[in-house]
Amino acid sequence: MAFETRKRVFSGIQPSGNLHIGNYTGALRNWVRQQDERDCFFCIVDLHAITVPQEPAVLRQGIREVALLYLACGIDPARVTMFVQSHRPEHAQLCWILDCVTPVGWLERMTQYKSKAAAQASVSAGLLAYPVLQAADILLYQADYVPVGEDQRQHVELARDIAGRFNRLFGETFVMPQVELPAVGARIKGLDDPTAKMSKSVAGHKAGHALRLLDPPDVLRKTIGRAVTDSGREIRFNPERLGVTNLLTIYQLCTGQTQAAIESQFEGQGYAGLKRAVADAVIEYLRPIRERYSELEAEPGYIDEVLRQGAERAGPVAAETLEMVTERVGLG
Ligand code: ATP
Ligand code: LTN
Repeated sequence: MAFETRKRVFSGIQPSGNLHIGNYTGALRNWVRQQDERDCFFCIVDLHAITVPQEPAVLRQGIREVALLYLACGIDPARVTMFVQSHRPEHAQLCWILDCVTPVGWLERMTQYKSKAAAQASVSAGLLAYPVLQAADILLYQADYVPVGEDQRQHVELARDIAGRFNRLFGETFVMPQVELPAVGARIKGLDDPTAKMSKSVAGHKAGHALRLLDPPDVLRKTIGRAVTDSGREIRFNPERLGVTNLLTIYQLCTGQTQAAIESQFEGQGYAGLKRAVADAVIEYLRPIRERYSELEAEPGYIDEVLRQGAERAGPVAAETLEMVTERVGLG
């Protein structure tokens, strides 16, 4: 396919803690699969991370860790544009303009805003505007597709609403982005609480919650061993049995088998056998990522150069959209 006809993709992950298997299956794994067919922009969204308080030294380290994990998971900087959001000032510039066309009521309805605001002693204006910045990321690159986990569906829909409103007010400007969810693993649950989404900010302060991509095998085994199941015995994909279904889903992701094959494999077995098998599968599945990460960690200069080049490549695309938007609004 000729370069010009390739569809554009944008997605990002916040450097807000240790990446976990949900970030991999919900996002990264699907990014890796499309880096040849599409024109991909994969971002480390540090401006999103500061919508809740972050320790500066931890944030700085987190940005590098996420960048290294992109590579360790198979993102190839020669085939995609990967960069740090704050290295391109156009994100914040477009965000401000979009802030001025977005009704506050749209933002107050966002479920992520409501749950994150409830957990903060003081809610920043940035936390409310978070999805506008996300819309700016996507629209700046005129992305056709946004591969994310289920929790981000509402934000991508909002980005479409914002694009539609801008286009109506100022003339056709933005491409309408589409959300792309994985068929399996769009919402992995916490192992300590299978009613809640596995989340990296929770993973940072609660052992037993997440399967982190860099956890050593003994920690993974322990976390899975302690996973909350239920009082039954049945090992089946059943939406009413959240804990067991979550473990089975993780097993399915790691082994690539069908649900039917997995159910027949575990027929007649107890939860201890299930957990042992899930732990073996997860350990093998994550091993290459952890190994590649430690190789990459040994050459710190490399990632800086990858990120510098990524920001440079993103520049002309971002500048072109921002220039058009600025002109249409009547600024400058
Ligand atoms: P935080 O707790 O800081 O909000 P997070 O773990 O929710 O972090 P994000 O940076 O918000 O992670 O998300 C990065 C990507 O991973 C998004 O595409 C998101 O949809 C996806 N994702 C996050 N958690 C899960 C999950 N439990 N299952 C599947 N996908 C997930
Ligand atoms: N809010 C997203 C991260 C994010 C993003 C984006 C995802 C910021 N900008 C643009 C897709 C496209 C999250 O996963 N919490």
